[in-house]
Amino acid sequence: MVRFVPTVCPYCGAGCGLLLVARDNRVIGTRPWQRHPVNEGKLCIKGWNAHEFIHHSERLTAPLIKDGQSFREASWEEALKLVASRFGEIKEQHGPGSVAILSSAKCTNEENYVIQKFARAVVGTNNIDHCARLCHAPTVAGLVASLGSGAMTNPIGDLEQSDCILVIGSDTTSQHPLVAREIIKAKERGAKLILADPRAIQLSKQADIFLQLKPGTEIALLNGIMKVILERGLEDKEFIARRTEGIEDLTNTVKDYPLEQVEQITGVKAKDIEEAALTYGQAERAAIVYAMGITQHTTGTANVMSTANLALLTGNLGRTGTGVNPLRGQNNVQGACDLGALPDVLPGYRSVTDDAIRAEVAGLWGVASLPSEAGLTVVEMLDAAAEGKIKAMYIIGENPMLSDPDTSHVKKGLENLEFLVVQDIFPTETAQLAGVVLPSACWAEKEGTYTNTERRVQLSRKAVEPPGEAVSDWEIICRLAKAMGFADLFPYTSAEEIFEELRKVTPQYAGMTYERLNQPEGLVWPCPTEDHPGTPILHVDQCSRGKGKFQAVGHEAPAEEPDEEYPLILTTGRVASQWHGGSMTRRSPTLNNEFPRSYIEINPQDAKKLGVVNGDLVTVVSRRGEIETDALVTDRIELGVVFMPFHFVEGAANLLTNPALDPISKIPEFKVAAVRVSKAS
Ligand SMILES: Nc1nc2c(c(=O)[nH]1)N[C@H]1C(S)=C(S)[C@@H](COP(=O)(O)OP(=O)(O)OC[C@H]3O[C@@H](n4cnc5c(=O)[nH]c(N)nc54)[C@H](O)[C@@H]3O)O[C@H]1N2
Ligand SMILES: Nc1nc2c(c(=O)[nH]1)N[C@H]1C(S)=C(S)[C@@H](COP(=O)(O)OP(=O)(O)OC[C@H]3O[C@@H](n4cnc5c(=O)[nH]c(N)nc54)[C@H](O)[C@@H]3O)O[C@H]1N2
Ligand code: SF4
Ligand SMILES: [Mo]
Repeated sequence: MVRFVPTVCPYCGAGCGLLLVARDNRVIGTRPWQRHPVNEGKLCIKGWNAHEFIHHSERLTAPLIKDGQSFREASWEEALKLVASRFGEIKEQHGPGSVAILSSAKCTNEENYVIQKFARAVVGTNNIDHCARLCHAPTVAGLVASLGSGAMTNPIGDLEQSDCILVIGSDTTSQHPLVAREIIKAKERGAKLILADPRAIQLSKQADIFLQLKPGTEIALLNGIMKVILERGLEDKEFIARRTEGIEDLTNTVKDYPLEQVEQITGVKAKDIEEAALTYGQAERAAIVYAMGITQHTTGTANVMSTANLALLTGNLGRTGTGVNPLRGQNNVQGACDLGALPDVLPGYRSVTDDAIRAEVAGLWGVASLPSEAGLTVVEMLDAAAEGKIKAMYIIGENPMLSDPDTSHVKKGLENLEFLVVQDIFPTETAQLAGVVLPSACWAEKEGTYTNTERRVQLSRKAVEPPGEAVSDWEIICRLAKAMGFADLFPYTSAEEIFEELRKVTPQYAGMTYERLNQPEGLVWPCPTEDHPGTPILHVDQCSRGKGKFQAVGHEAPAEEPDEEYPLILTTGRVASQWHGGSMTRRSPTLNNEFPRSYIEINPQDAKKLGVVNGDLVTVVSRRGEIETDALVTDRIELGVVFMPFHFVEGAANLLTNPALDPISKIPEFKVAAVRVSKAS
């Protein structure tokens, strides 16, 4: 008999409602959920084909133990005994700070909660982080400083009500297609679209104003826009007086950004900047949408604050159709952050350095104390591994060998570990380096909740049994905790039981229950009590921090600029049908066939200078490494800039990228590296 099982799409943070079509123990297709508030009966190409990797023959089906150069299958008992004893020994010898854990934005809220609890209560370390560090860490830092909450301020559906949408550093149609749908609906209603991107991406065709800026020049652009708004008196004086602080700093700072100078820094014509300022400044309801083009810079946090400055200056906050809308990437990166898979905060963004909060959580968990020092972030963990300070790592649902910057350095770090455990659904490039590999159930094979980019918490149901011996991530952690002598702390027999505990320590989720979540809309946090309806729009009467704070920031050049030896700027990103290191999409025939190979976009004038024509094999070299890939000669990309997706292990962009970090959020500068390109010999 065919069943339709309600789940949440396992790819992007739009969080579309997906019905899995299951027959017996197989998922044979997907259907969009008609009554779902985000996708309303639609899906993108990834959603339609999400089932294709579930039953792939390369799924991990049994625990694996490294034996010489290869792996052998082992029982759960043997594998977990080994992991427990090695973690135990290393902790004993070198202290809890010598162990680091990567949690997963692919896992459920319940799983992330259990993983961070394991790190803190069993290992005794705050060395826990996940891919949000490579993604929206600047959003969490920047928007908290400006507004008091690091999350998207408005619902996705609100965008349709905007009169002007500024999309900056987001390839929305490819990366968040069901969010792009709302932008296009707004356009159809007559809204103006301003796009700021170094590439003429698909949205540039719809854009009324296209600002093709040089990578890493967002602050100069936004300061220029704000200077015009102030000069023309388009700021919202009443909003500024009543709801903000620090306007003097901003006014002083933007004075230094005359449009001629902004044009020089950004490469965008002064008249276009002026037109953008007038369009945004005059709109009744203006929204900002941004993603990795803003965050993945050494100035990532300052870039984010700059977007918040623009919204505060024009009073575009706390109303339908306005706001600052960072599009979260992975299906559950919002939830992984909410539930404390971060080195400095417990669930609910409560600081690990706050004695009272630690005591409260320790009391609830029934442990004597919790570690009080903030832990290491993703890139810092791998640096510490290379230096021999981190001795053991437990990597759950992440693939740093393809996703983290400067792959040679990542490899050195991972190979230098005394012990590496990888828990995944596929044998990834990272798993190849592990001592033990543990097989997980994928989203279709387990129950749990996921939180999408608009803070919507949604319940996803189990459609089929996992393959072989694979079990859900939370269950693996519970078994491991038991093997380490901490069974009491992890007594759970279902995801719902975990949810009942997590809502006690996560104020934003306190009013949610599985019963309440059992509806297409889910519930949007903050939802403090069981009779609270949830909070789709943040900062309505006042900002979460009270007054919105202008954080005046100035332009700073990226860590690496082009020079004679490396004359081109490399920026990296994605294509619509592939996902990160490709562990899932490259095993999904329909998706992989859409875009099976690595490539580099080169402007025709640059290509001519290099003697390269479309389709040539080229060598790309940076200070970190060298790769070969196909040239795609296109005027989509601006002069002096080249673009590569990072999905492909053959021609892996991260061999080239710069691991330089934003000092505040510790995100690496994936969007700017200096490279040279030549025809491969
Ligand atoms: N198909 C697909 N969808 C995805 C993902 C995927 O791997 N594949 N990943 C998901 C995840 S985790 C994330 S975080 C999101 C990412 O979603 P996006 O951020 O939209 O994706 P990117 O391709 O990284 O880059 C976004 C845009 O930034 C532009 N850009 C590059 N450099 C700069 C710069 O210096 N300044 C500015 N202003 N723009 C710049 C690029 O040209 C691109 O158009 O997508 C999610 N959705
Ligand atoms: N050059 C460059 N590099 C980048 C970026 C960029 O723009 N440019 N973007 C960065 C960004 S924004 C991000 S978010 C990161 C993403 O970096 P990662 O998170 O490392 O990327 P994924 O390939 O999505 O890794 C998810 C892993 O989880 C596994 N998985 C799926 N479901 C489950 C499950 O239920 N349980 C378990 N245990 N495993 C599961 C998948 O097989 C896969 O191996 O990449 C970053 N790297
Ligand atoms: S937009 Fe995102 S969540 Fe929706 S179907 Fe596509 S990948 Fe899935
Ligand atoms: Mo991301």
